[in-house]
Amino acid sequence: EKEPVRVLITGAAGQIGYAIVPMIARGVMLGPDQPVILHMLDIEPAAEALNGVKMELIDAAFPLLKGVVATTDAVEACKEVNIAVMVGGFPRKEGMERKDVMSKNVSIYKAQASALEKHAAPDCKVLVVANPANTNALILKEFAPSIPEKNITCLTRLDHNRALGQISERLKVQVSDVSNVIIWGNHSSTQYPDVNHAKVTTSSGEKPVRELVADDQWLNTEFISTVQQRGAAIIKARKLSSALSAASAACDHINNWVLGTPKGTWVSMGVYSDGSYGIERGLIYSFPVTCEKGEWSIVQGLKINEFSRAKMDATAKELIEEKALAYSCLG
Ligand code: NAX
Repeated sequence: EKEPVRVLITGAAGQIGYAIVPMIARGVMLGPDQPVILHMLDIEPAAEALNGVKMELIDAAFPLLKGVVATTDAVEACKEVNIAVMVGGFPRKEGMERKDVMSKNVSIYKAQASALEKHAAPDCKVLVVANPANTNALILKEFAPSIPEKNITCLTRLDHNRALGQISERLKVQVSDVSNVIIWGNHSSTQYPDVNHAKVTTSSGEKPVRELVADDQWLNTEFISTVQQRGAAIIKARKLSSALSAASAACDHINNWVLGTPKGTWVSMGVYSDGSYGIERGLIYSFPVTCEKGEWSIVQGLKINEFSRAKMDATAKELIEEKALAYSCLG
């Protein structure tokens, strides 16, 4: 039997936490033959609820689950973890200034960066889910300089999967037959869902999504805004934000990162920019990536038209502004 992998979930008493821990314990994230030990972190006011989640994990008798740590101590939570899924954060409440929310999250991510840097396994892979996801990941990267920057990422896979879902609904094809959409930029409403390289596997081979949809007007307007605004639509319907889809996307993100992406396909991940596609270096920006042997690489050489260029730059501009705001919170 394989050695267990230690997976940290911060904000584990929250809604995404509640959805993701059983997925991890069932092998959805790391595979059906990979034992796991869950490390769950939350804050003091949620300690009792967190313990309730631990009780349920015990009651579920998951064969792959070899241990559960439930704690409000970041140092204990981060000890020797191989994977860290950062879901905990400070949500924006009505009437709050952007700067106040940013400031709370900057201090959370600065502190958790140090805890991870000192106590996690040296090759720990980090996925930031909590919003503002890209900028929280950027702060984590800046304050954990000994963690390789390639190991710090943020979640845009939910947006990617939403784009696949919209194309599949429109064309009435299986979602698993749609691939190579791209989410560029920020996990916010400025993100750019791009279908220019997307394809559908059909009985007569691969076909470009643009050709099959045959409605550029829809693809260039409604499709984009539906994906950008999907989070808000879920809140409106559920009176709660996306949780099961976010948890599932986080599992997909780590699964592909660790076990690889299938040949000929890519996924979207928020990763530090090396300047590819003219995106400012060092930003955490969502790119199309392929993964192999536990490492992602940005897909190179895609043709970018003027329409895409403008949208890719607009979302980069927002990230540059968020970065400045985050730094201004550091005082
Ligand atoms: P909840 O409010 O249900 O859960 C958040 C949990 O984090 C709470 O239990 C809270 O006590 C805990 N927490 C707060 N500060 C903490 C700290 N310093 N250390 C550890 N835990 C802490 O929110 P939920 O719906 O689970 O969403 C979690 C985060 O994911 C939010 O920031 C949300 O905006 C973000 N999302 C990001 C998505 C993405 O695609 N990147 C999509 C879904 C989601 O909206």
